[in-house]
Amino acid sequence: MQNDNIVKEENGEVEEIEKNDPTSLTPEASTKKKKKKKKKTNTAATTNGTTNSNVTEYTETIENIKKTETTETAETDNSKEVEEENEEEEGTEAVGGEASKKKKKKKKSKKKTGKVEESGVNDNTSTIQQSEPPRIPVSKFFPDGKYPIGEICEYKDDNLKRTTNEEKRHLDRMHFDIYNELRQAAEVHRQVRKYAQKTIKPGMTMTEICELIEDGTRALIEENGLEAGIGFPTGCSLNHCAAHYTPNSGDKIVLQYDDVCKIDFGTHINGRIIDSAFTLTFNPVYDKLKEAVRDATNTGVREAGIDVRLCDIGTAIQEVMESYEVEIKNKTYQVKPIRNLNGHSILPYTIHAGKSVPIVKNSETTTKMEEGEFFAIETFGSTGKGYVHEDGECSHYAKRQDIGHVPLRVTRAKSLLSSINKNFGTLPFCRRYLDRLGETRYALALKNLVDSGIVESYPPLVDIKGCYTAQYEHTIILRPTCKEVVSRGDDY
Ligand SMILES: [Co+2]
Repeated sequence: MQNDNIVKEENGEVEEIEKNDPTSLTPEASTKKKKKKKKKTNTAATTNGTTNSNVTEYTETIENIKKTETTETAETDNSKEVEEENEEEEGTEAVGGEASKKKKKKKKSKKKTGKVEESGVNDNTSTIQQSEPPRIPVSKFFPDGKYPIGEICEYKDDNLKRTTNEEKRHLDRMHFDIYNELRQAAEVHRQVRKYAQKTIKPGMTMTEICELIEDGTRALIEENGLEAGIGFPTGCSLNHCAAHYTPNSGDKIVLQYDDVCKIDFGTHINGRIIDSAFTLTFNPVYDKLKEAVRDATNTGVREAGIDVRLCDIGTAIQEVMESYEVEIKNKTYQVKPIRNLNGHSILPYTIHAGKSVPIVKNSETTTKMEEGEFFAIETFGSTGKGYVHEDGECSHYAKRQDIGHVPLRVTRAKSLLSSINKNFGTLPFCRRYLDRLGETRYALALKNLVDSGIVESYPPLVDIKGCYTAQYEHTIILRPTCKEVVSRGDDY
């Protein structure tokens, strides 16, 4: 899910950026540039290798945890004291990513019990299997109510200080319930997307695709008013459309073999939103494009940390993204980040809180990430201009956060607003969600709410026609003791 406020803000500057943009090249210049880029591609291969091995390591870590658990649960002896110790240890012990090997050794030597209690990565997982289509609530897989921890990364520089600091660990423990809510939402996301990835095929309508994801989400999260449910409209933007497309009623678009489809969907428990996205393709010619964007997003995830400047994350992302060149239909492109799309901070029921995470350099945001913040790290790569504008029929809407009471004269607008308040609050929604609530003939009322500034519309965001755009996105928590990539799975 994206915020196009940024687009509007930047609109005035577009012209100038275009002129000075070193990436807007003439054909000759572009050939020269390609040669230069050759070297970079090699670097990219290494960077990418690292990413892959990280993922492998993460999987290994999980495997290790499972093993450790089975051998160490016996030692645990269920005593309350040990249990508390385990929860304390969780921050230090559940380590994935680069530092994991080091930490694992340390764990052994300390001979502390593993992260048994909190992890939720437990033997229960293997006893039941998710149905197809997915309809078994994730709560049934984790009867102790503790959900799997995401990928744990130590902070880059002062990692050990934070992982072992008693005060930080105390602070971290106090937030367990919030983390656990987000982890439950993440487990729903993983299970639903696993089914989506194996089931969605060319020939399906975009409506069928979205309903497959939404029906799965509603069941697995045990949808319940504003307490648990869908986080925002299911994005399934195609090709040159990068974000904010979901079908409205009557949409007849059918997924094609050559499409590049961005599946961007959200889950939430008590307003704690998982915002995570991947790109779905069937023709292998797009594999490199997807790899570029996955690598760029993982770079953003890796760079993120407490006191890290947002602009530095943008610089790192752009460098990785542009180190890739892709060949599609006999044409070679250097992958461009879409410079007016970005990651964002997340607050309860607020998908786009105050901070933006740029995906290009030169953004003047010297603002820093802070302890305790939640972020969606998302990047978009394009074979087009690397710049999106609004185009096409709008499907996405959300009530504005900041507005007080606005008097409404039109009765229909009033009743629509009360339905929005009741069902979505400030969470984004789409027209299909209004349809299924039984709302009819609301077009004018919705327009009235948009015109009076109560509801914001988010039209589709598209790059130039004929180009291809890809997206990957994860939700992370900057915990006091470590960084947790909550939505990480073995798929991306
Ligand atoms: Co997002």
